[in-house]
Amino acid sequence: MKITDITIRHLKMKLKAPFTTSFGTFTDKDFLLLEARDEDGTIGWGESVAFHSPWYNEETLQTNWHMLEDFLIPLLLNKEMNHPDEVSELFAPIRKNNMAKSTIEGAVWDIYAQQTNQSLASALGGKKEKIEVGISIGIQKSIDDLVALVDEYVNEGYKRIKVKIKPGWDVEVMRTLREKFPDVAIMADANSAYRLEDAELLKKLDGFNLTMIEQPLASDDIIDHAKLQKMLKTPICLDESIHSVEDARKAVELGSTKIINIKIGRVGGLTEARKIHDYCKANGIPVWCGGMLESGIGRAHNVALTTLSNFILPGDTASSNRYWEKDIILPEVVAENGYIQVPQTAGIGYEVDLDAVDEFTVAKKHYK
Ligand code: OSB
Ligand code: MG
Repeated sequence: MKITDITIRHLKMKLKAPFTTSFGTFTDKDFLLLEARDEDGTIGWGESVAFHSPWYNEETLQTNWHMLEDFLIPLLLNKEMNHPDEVSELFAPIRKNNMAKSTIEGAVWDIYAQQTNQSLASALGGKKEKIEVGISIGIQKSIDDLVALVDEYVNEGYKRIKVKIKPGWDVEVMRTLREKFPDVAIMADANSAYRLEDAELLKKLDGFNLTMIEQPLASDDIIDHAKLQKMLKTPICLDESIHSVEDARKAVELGSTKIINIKIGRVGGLTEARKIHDYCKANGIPVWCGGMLESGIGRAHNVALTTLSNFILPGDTASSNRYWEKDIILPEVVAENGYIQVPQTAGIGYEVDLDAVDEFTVAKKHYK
C-alpha cells in the first residue's frame, strides 16, 4: 500500500431533530471526510468525529484539519506500508489528536480490506453477520416527550435505550422511564455533568435497574470514578475518559469502570480500538460501540468494529434515517428489529454516494 492522494472535505448535514446533551444542542453536523487513493487506484474513506466546538473533547473540525494538513498527511503520503496497523506507529510521535489520526487510519483500513478482497469486518477479525444495536436519545423538552420517543424506538425494536441526563433531568426522568418500560434495557449517559459530591443523588439511580451509567464524572478523572463505583450498584461505563488501551487497563485495575464504550475516533483508530477490545475480552470487561452522530461512512466503520466478539452490549449505531433525511452512502444503514446486517462486500461495504457528498460539501482541499 502507498497512499498518493488525499482529499479532505468539510460537510454540513442537517440533523432531522436537534440533539441535546448536558453540554448543549446540535441542529447541524459539521464534520470532515477524508478520501485516500492508493497507488493502485483503490479509494478508501474515513470520517472525523470531531465536532465543530470542543465540548466532547479538545479536538474540533478545524484542529483536525490543521493536524491532518500540517502533520499527519505529510507523514503518510507516499509511505510504503504492508498493513493499516503501521499507521498508528507512523503517527506515534504526534501526541493525542486521536480523532484526526483516526480519520486517515480509517481510510487506510478501507483500502486494505478492498485490496485483500474482504469486508472491513473480516479484515478486523469480526465474525458476526448481524449486530445488535440500541439508540441514544438527547435531553427533551418534557418527560412526556421523552416517553413518547422511547415508546417509538422500543416499538422499532431497538435493543437498549440510552438517555442523556444532567442535574435537574435525572432521577425523576429515570424513575418515570422505568415505571413505563419495566422490561426494557435502559441506561443513562451524563457526559461528565456530575461531581463526586453528587454521589447521594446518583445512588438514587440504583433503584431503577439501569444497565449502566455512562461517564458520570469528569473526563480526566478515573480516581473519583473508582470511588463512585464503590458506592453504586449500577455499573459505571467510561466513554470520554478512555483514549487508549493503557487508559483502559488503568481504569479497569483501579475499579473505575465495569464496561467500556469504544469510539474509534476517541481512541485514535481501529487498530487501538481492537487492542482495547482484546484487553477487555481477556479481563472480563464487556464493551460496546459508541456513536458520534456519524454520517454513513463513520457509521459503516462502527458496524464493522462491532462484529468483534466482545462487543456484547448493544451500541449506539442506529439507522441512518434516525439522524438524516438523506445519508451519503448507498444503501443506508438500516436497523431492523434492533439488528443491522453486516455487509459482506469488500471494504466498508456501502457505496459512497458522491452526489450526496457534493451536495453537503462546503469546503474541499486536495493533497498529493
Ligand atoms: O456521549 O455517547 C456520547 C453524541 C454526541 C457526542 C457524544 C455522545 C453522543 C451520543 C449519541 O450519545 C450517539 C449517536 O447516536 O451517535
Ligand atoms: Mg457518552
